Amino acid sequence: MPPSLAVRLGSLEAKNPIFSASGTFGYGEEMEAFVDPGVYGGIIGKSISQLPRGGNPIPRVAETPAGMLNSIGLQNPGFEGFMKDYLPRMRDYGTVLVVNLVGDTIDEYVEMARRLNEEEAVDAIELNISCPNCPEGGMEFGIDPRATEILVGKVREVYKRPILAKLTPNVTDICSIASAAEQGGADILALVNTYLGIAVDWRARKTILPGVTGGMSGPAIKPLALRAVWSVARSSSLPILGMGGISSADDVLEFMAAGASAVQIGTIQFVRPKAVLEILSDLERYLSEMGVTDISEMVGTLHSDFVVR
Ligand code: RRO
Repeated sequence: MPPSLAVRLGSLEAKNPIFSASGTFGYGEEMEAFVDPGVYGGIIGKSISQLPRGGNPIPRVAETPAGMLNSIGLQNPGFEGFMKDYLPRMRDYGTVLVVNLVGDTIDEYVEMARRLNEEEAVDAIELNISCPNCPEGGMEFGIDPRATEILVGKVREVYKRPILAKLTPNVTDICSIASAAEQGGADILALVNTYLGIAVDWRARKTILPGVTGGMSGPAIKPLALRAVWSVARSSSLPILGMGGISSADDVLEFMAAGASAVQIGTIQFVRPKAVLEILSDLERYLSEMGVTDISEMVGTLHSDFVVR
């Protein structure tokens, strides 16, 4: 018998622990040429804002050693466009469907969440309180515990299925933000969004991204993200959807050992769009080799002989 890859994050159940990370997967359609979006444990589309956004001037990405910086600037079709043109197709993929929301104001998040509460096909919402490239909203909420708690609390009043809070690592103490999201009523913590960074062309005396800073992702951030997941897992009782530079089944199991109940894969999909398939088959093989019958047994198994002060 192959090992079970099924996972449970509170009341959200998935057939395997691999979710597509928001912003790296479109709304599924572009990925169909490479892989059936239904093979993921869950799919999370690009952040949706109330009104459509065209995004930032190009270039919007810069390659860095073992990673990339992005400053997409929230390009998306807006809430109505998403509901009409993208959601119907996403409903048919036959896997857990999470809609990522971003707003300039609390009211914008609340209005979109209220509408999605009526859409039974949407299994959960992920609140993007961590966009590093938004002039307003986004990370503004996620760097302040009080603002996080208030925002999540207001959305909780109108949305009855699971709420994921997607956290930024660009803070001094991510555990205090995690705890604020929990207080506000979040069901699952998703971490981490991208790290703020800069890429420089010194000969031109310019930054590569016109907006100067961008969000850093890819294998280079994996140790930082693991540390964030491990810290939050020790301080919060909520299930964690971990992410940050995951490229292989080994990486998935590292995040699960550190305390993630499931993970999101992102940047690796730009390099190997079929990565999910390799990861799922390697997960089965590694667990069989280790005699593990259920992947959930791996969650939070990391131990250390060091006393953390
Ligand atoms: O669109 C973006 O520039 C963006 C977003 Br919304 C986000 O949450 N994280 C990121 O790295 N880029």
